[in-house]
Amino acid sequence: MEAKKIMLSGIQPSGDLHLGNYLGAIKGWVDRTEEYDNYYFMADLHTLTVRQDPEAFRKRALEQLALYIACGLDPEKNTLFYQSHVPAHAQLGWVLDCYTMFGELSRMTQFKDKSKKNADNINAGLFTYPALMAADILLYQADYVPVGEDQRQHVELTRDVANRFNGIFGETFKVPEAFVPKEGARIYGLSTPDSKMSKSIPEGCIFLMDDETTINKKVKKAVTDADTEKWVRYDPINKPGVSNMMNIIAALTGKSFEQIENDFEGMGYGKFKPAVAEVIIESLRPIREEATKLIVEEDYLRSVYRAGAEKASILAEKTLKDVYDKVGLTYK
Ligand code: ATP
Ligand code: LTN
Repeated sequence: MEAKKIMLSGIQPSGDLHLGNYLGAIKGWVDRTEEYDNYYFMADLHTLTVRQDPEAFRKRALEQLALYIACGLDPEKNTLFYQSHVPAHAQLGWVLDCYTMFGELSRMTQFKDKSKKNADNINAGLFTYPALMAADILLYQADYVPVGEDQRQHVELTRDVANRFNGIFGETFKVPEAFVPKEGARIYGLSTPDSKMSKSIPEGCIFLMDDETTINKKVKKAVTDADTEKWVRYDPINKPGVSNMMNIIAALTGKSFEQIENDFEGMGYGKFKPAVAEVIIESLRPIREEATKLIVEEDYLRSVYRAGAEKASILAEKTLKDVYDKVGLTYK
C-alpha cells in the first residue's frame, strides 16, 4: 500500500478561535482526516512574537487543543501537539534563518501588517517568523499545508527556502504545496466586509465559543450593502456584505450560491440575516458543547498533547539529523 501523503498545519494560540479559522483552515483538516497522515499543532512559539499575558496564553493554548478535538480532529487519527514541545522546530528554525534572505522576509505582507499594529514591539522574531514556519513544515516532509489565503505567501517562501537548501545540499526537504479551500478561503468580518474576519475586530467576528445570543446580535448588526437592489445575490464586488454571508452559508452547509439565491428568492435582508444566524448557531453548537466538556478534562488533554509530541518528534528528528549531517553540525 502506498504511504499516505502528509498534511500539516498550525494556528497560533494568539486569540480565541473564530469562524474564519474554522472555515479557512480547521474544517478542511477535518474533512481530509482519512485521506492523509495529519500533523496539526498549536503554533505557540510563533505567538511569542506578540506580548502575551502568560497565564491567559497558557489557558488559551489548552483551549485551542480542546477546540481542535471538538471541531472533529480525532487525536487517534491526527497528531496534535504543541510546537514548543518538539524542540526540533526551534533548532531547524535557526538553521533556516541562515538560508532565508533579509529581502525575502522584508516582503512578507504579514510582517508589514503586524509591524504596523505593534509599532512599539517590532522584534526579531516577528521578522524571522516565516523561517520558523518553514521549519515547522519542512521538518515533517509535508506534502500539503492547508491554510487560508493570507498564509499562502509564507508557504511560497517555504518552497523557495526548501529549493534553495536542496539545491545546495541535495534532496533534503519535500517541497510543500499550500492547500487553500475554495469556499471559506477568506471570510470577511461581519462589520467590515472589506477586510478578513479577525479576532482584532471582535464585533464582526464570530468566535467558536460564542453563544446563541451573541451570534444573533453580531449577525443582526452585520453590514449589508448600499446598492439599491435589496435581495440576496452573489456579487462580491457590488454586494460584499451579502456575498460574505452567502459564502459562510455555502461553506457551512455545502450549498451552492445558486441554491442559496433560490432559497431566498423574493425575500429581503430582514429574512436573510436570521437564517444566516441560524445556520451559524446550529453548526457551531455541537463544537461549543463538546469543547466545554473537554476543557475541564485536563488529564485527557495532557495525554493527547504528550502522545502527539512523541509521535511528531520521530519524524522531526529524522529530518533534523539529515540537516545537521548536511550542514556540518554534529547530531547528538
Ligand atoms: P489575526 O487576527 O492576528 O490576523 P487570525 O485570527 O487571522 O489572526 P491566524 O492565526 O492568522 O488567525 O490564522 C489561522 C488560520 O486561519 C490560518 O490558516 C488562516 O489562513 C486562517 N484564517 C484566519 N482568518 C481567516 C479568515 N477570515 N478567513 C479564512 N481563513 C482565515
Ligand atoms: N503563520 C500561521 C501559523 C503557522 C503555520 C505554521 C501554518 C505557524 N506555523 C506551519 C501552517 C504551517 C498563521 O499565522 N496562521
